[in-house]
Amino acid sequence: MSDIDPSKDDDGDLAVEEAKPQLKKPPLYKVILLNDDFTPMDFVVEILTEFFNMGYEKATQVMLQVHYEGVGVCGTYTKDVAETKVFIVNDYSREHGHPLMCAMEEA
Ligand code: TYC
Repeated sequence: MSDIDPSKDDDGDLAVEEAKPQLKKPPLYKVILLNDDFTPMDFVVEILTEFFNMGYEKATQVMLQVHYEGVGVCGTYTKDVAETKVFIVNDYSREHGHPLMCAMEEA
């Protein structure tokens, strides 16, 4: 039988294993757009291309999803990034006189 004791180090002292760092992934948030009857479709497409880096076709698809189903996802981000996107989009929409609502929810 082996006489190696896994709880002892080379000197025979007690070996202490360092605890692994408990790194949890940060929670993610979906940034969503809500439908309304007044914001022009082109403006929503502009928002999706400018602030969410979508190509024109993808932006149009997402805009139509919101238009027909009431809500659509612009992207998924960490909390800080999602909060900033929501703020910027709502601010930009108000500045342009549109009631478009951008919000976030835990993914
Ligand atoms: N429903 C709007 C219209 O008919 C278009 C629209 C799409 C508005 C998506 C908001 O998040 C939205 N002009």
